[in-house]
Parts: sequence; C-alpha cells; structure tokens
Amino acid sequence: MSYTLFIGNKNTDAWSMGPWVLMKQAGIAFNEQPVRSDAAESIELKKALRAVTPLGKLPVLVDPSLGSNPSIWDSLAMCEYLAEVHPDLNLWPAERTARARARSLCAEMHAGFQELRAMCPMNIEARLPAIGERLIHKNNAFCDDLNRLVNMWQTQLKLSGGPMLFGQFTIADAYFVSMCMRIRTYALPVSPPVQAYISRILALPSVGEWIAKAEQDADFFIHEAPCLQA
Ligand SMILES: N[C@@H](CCC(=O)N[C@@H](CS)C(=O)NCC(=O)O)C(=O)O
Repeated sequence: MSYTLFIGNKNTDAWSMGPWVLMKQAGIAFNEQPVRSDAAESIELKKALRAVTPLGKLPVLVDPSLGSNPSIWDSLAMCEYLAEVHPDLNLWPAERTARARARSLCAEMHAGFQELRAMCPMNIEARLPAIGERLIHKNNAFCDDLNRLVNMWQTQLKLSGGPMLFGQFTIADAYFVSMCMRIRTYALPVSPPVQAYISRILALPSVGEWIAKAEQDADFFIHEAPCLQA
C-alpha cells in the first residue's frame, strides 16, 4: 500500500505544492488525490478529506502503514515524516549544522512571511507585475519580507555553493518553491544569484510538471486575488 497525498488546486495551493514537489523529485511513489476548493462535484472528495483530517485543510498525507491513525495533516510534519521513513533519500542535508539551518529556514517559512503571502497569493498562471510594483513602493512590511527572503536564499547559496540551497535538492528547496512562483507571477525584484536559483528550481522536472497542470486547469479567478481589488 502506498501513500496518498490530498492536495488542492495546482494554481493556488501553495502549501500542497511543497510536499508534492518533494515526493516527485525524490521519487517517492504516491497516489494523488486532488480536492478542488471551487467545484460542486468535489463534495464527495471534501467528505473524503474530512474523513482523514478533522481540520479539513490541505495538504494531507495518508500512510496506511500507520494503522488506524494514518494521516499527517501539515506540510512541515509530512516533510519530517518522509525524511524519517526514507533516510536513504537525504531529504534533509546529511551534515548536522546544515540540517539545523535547513530546519530553521523551513520553520521560518511555515510561520512567517505573512505579508508577502497575504499580498501575493500563489497564482501560477497569472502575470501581475503591476501589483508587485505597487507593493514594492507602498508596503514596508511586504518589502521587509521580500528582503528577508532574498537575503536568506543568497546567504545560503553562498554557504553551500549551490546549485540548490543546501547543495543538493532538499526539503528546504521544496518548501520555498511556492515563493519562487510568487516572485515569477508578481515580477518581484531579486538579486541575480537569487534569480538564477529560481530558474534552476523552475527547471526541475517535478516543478515543471506541477506548473503544466496548473496552467492546464485554468483556475485563475479574479476574486481569488484580493490584492487586485485594492
Ligand atoms: N500549516 C498548514 C497550512 C495548510 C493550509 O492553510 N491549507 C490551505 C490551502 S493552501 C487550506 O486548506 N485552506 C482551506 C481552509 O483554511 O479551510 C500546512 O503547512 O499544511
């Protein structure tokens, strides 16, 4: 029996994208269970989601080998779980100091960047450079978040020597992939090394596969981009 990963719409579900990309990129087999937030026909799927998590939020990873409580209902918890179950895949950096840093970066993403996330929701198929430009000029908290992200990545790439944040692809790269998508959609200004890193992330086969499906789904709804109505 293999894993099932419940995920949301590929265009907008930033929290689902990280674990999905991680599993694909690492070659961990799983059944994908999309739960579209907007579609009437998904009522049955929403019931199925409630059955595996009382929270009803996406993503959820189900591992039948866990027995009667097989659900892991938080993206960071599932990354940790997968790293524990698949130690051979080095999903975290192998070296302890680097691993501690990688965990810190992911925890910061999990709990932080509130303004950037609120103002620039992931919207893969859209191109919204005017929104990005306006935020850069008018929103200090947003600029603080963006500067922190760029500095964090730049420092880490310098420390590791690249091409990924910790040399090889790890949970940290998967965890920040939605930020790469936001920077692309809103044409946010970043330094050349960070732009090069984003290009490498976008060139990963797993990321390309997610983007292609997001574009094919044509799920861009204007009401889902609150910053457009500002
Ligand atoms: N901390 C959670 C966040 C999960 C989350 O907020 N998921 C959103 C989708 S991106 C969701 O399910 N929203 C629907 C809701 O809040 O009811 C994680 O890392 O998995």
